[in-house]
Amino acid sequence: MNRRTLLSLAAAAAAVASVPTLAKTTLPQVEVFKNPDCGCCGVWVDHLKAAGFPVKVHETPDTSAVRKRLGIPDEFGSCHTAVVAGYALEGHVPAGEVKRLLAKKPLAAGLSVPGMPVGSPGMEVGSRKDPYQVLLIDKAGRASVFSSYSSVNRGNGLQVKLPVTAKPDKKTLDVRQRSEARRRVT
Ligand SMILES: [Cu+2]
Repeated sequence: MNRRTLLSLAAAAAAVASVPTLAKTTLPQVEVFKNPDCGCCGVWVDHLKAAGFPVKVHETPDTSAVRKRLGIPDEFGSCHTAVVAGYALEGHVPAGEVKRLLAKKPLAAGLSVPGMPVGSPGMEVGSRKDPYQVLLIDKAGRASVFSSYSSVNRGNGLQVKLPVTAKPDKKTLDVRQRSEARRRVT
């Protein structure tokens, strides 16, 4: 090993040593309530773990009671319900959005990705990605858009239009239309 290699190794070690606060930041535990037969719920749990969240899974045949207790209306329901730092997480919410929620600490019941949109974490089907929104549910059960995910360009220059799996209910549609209207204004 020559001197330059040693130096770069030392620099790399110093760089690693300078970020321990970031690496050591402990994320709060996510408690997940899911049906034991739900496959995509398990994949979402793996997604959270990969993002650094400690996860505790509770198997239950019916998650609707938990959803109700956490203040998420059934119309925004999905296949699993979770709770983190007092916030509800309904459905396939991306881990990055959970981190954003924990950083922003809004006064709210939690986040929801209604239905099971293909391409959301845990709902991967090849490279297909349907557009979906992460909704912030307030304490009164009303939704606003926390973030939007669009479908991806397949790299062939064509935007492939795919059918949306879960039919959005009227309230979600209203939210979408309002956010789209807002986007048009800005
Ligand atoms: Cu699912």
